[in-house]
Amino acid sequence: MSPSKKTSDARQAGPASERGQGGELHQRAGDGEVLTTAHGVPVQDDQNSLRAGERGPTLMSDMAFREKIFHFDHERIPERVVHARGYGAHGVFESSGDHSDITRASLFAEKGKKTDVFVRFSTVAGNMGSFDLARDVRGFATKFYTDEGNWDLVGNNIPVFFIQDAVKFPDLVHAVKEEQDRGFPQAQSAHDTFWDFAGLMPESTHMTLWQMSDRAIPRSFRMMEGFGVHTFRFLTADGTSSFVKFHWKPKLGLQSVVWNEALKINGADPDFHRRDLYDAIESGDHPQWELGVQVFDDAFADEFDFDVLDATKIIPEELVPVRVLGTMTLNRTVDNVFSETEQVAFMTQNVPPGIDFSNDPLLQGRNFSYLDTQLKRLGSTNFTQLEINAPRCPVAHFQRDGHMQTAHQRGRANYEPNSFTGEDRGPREAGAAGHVPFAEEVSGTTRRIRAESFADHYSQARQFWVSQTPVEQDHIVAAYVFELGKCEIPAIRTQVMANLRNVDEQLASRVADGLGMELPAPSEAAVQPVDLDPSPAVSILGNAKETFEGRKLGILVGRGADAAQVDRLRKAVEKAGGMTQVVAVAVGGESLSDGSTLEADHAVAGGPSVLFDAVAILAGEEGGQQLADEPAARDFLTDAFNHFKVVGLHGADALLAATGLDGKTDEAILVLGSAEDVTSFVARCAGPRHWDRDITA
Ligand code: HDE
Repeated sequence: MSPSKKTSDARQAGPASERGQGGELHQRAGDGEVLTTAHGVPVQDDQNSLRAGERGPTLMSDMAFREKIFHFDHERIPERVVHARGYGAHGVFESSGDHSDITRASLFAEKGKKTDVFVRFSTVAGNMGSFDLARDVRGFATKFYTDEGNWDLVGNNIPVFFIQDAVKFPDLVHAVKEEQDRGFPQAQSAHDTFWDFAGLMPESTHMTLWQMSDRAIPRSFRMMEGFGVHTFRFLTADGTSSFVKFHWKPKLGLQSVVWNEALKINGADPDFHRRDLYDAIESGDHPQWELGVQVFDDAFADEFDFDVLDATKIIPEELVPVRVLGTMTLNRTVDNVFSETEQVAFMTQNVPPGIDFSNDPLLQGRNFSYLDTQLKRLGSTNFTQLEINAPRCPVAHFQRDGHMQTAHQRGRANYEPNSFTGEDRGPREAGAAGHVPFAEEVSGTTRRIRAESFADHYSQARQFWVSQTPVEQDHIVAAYVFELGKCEIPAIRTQVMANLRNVDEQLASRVADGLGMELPAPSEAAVQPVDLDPSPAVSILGNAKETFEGRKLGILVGRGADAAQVDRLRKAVEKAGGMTQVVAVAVGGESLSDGSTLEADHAVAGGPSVLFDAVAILAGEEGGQQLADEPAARDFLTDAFNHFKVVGLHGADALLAATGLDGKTDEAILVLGSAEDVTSFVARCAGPRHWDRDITA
């Protein structure tokens, strides 16, 4: 036996799926046919506890009952202090080439090289049981099981952060979570304490613009970008270093919902994002992202307008384009949400050889925090032995014992150096083959200080604002109005508005108008903001992809709807890479023109149009009046209209009249009478929402 194997943790080789097949590590509900206790003793009767006499007291000697309740009582572990609500999936990363010119990280060594991954998406502020479509940042954390150890890229879907120094993180999180004296609001930033903190911390202004944009209400995890946020380092085999910023780009392009829709989705389906990911993967529609890096050197860092160590700043893609390193595909849902998604432990400090840190003070603080939090949540230093956290390469060290030690660490020596040989010797350090940190010269006086180069808090916020399309700007204004409108203390609004005046006068006055307040004087800026060139890359709508791939059409059918047309629609959408669901007045189904009964996926009362990207309403002979008489069907159409969606209609005159929408046709409200109509409707669905629709009239 090799030294490394001898001292290895038990669970090292092969993907989880293979390891599970032997049944040694997994316990599946169906592994054994007989119900047993945790100790394997067959259980006689699981319906009745042991009692003295028919109506007498339960007996302490019923160990099966005692054990069952004991385990149940201890099922919960602390939820994550942030990012508590998350959803995970397995997948694979494939390198697009040999990237050894910039990093020796083995996962990027050759074209086609595959590395298993586990990804957990999350909201930040809400508790585990909160809803998916909160206005919030989304976590995008990836564990790469590389052959030189785990790499955790613990990113977000927004490329900047609220604060510059990790020491402010507890304050930020306390401010955004439920207020301590009342225990609400849940899962939202729209309350006094968050905006109080944000107003008093001008460095958060840039991130709040992103947070008020549609980035914070994504249509799907599959349709959002991810960012490493901080500047990291890459190191080549000869020790040459460059700075990098990580980017995930979804193959499906970026899509978001509108705010009014988000509010309604949270009621109609609080699990909207997790269901979407689960359904997509289970149906074989595996989402993909390209992983890329912006690579730059010290010379660029020195001449860039901002400090590359400041996590409240981006480096515009127009200045440093993203170099693609490979593609990630998520192809497997978890077997057990607790074992995998809940117990997965991401830590920024997990990097393999070839990847290293910069001195970003936020990143440095994170590297300290993530280990701590795992012990709190998972309860043992041996959390690395849990299958979801265990590396899939050899593991060999002299760390021993601790709660829940499951590895049988063999041999005689449990220290080094030692003079044993063979099986008793244990592993030795790797030297240059190990993780060699970047050799950086460091000097300076110890001080608690924020560098001058971190002082401009507004220029990039302004750049973000001017890089948005007019529709996106409208949404940002409306979001500020909504959020600040939820603040009860006027002075808090005033402080935020004073900061916004440094971002853009138009933005500030539009928000003030919306709030019905006077504009305060601008706050004093440490550095006067400057006009930067716009960065079109940060706009969602400006970069929209013309496709219906991965999206969903809701088909509301009325009694006697044209069966052939329903069939054509379903096929055309499928061909376009999308999916369809049928909605009817009753979930049991609806009778169609050919006498058949079409089963519905939703009754219209439980399947509102907010669950779909576009809708078709095929009313049919008797269905026109049937739908017009049904309040939920009227909402179905009205909401789709108000959310700017593409709508296909046939025989829906009575419904249009009942909703007051008759006479309000536009280019995204299409008639679905013929086969050709279906083709043009599905083609139009691939385009943008009809933002010009006048929903106020
Ligand atoms: Fe985190 N963060 N964070 N964070 N973070 C956690 O770790 C922390 C920050 C991010 O799905 C915690 O396991 C500090 C930035 C994600 O399991 C904790 C600071 C970014 C996740 C923690 C930050 C993130 C976390 C809570 C300021 C984007 C969820 C539970 C310096 C680049 C990972 C846990 C998952 C989770 C600390 C700031 C992303 C407490 C101290 C910036 C995606 O360790």
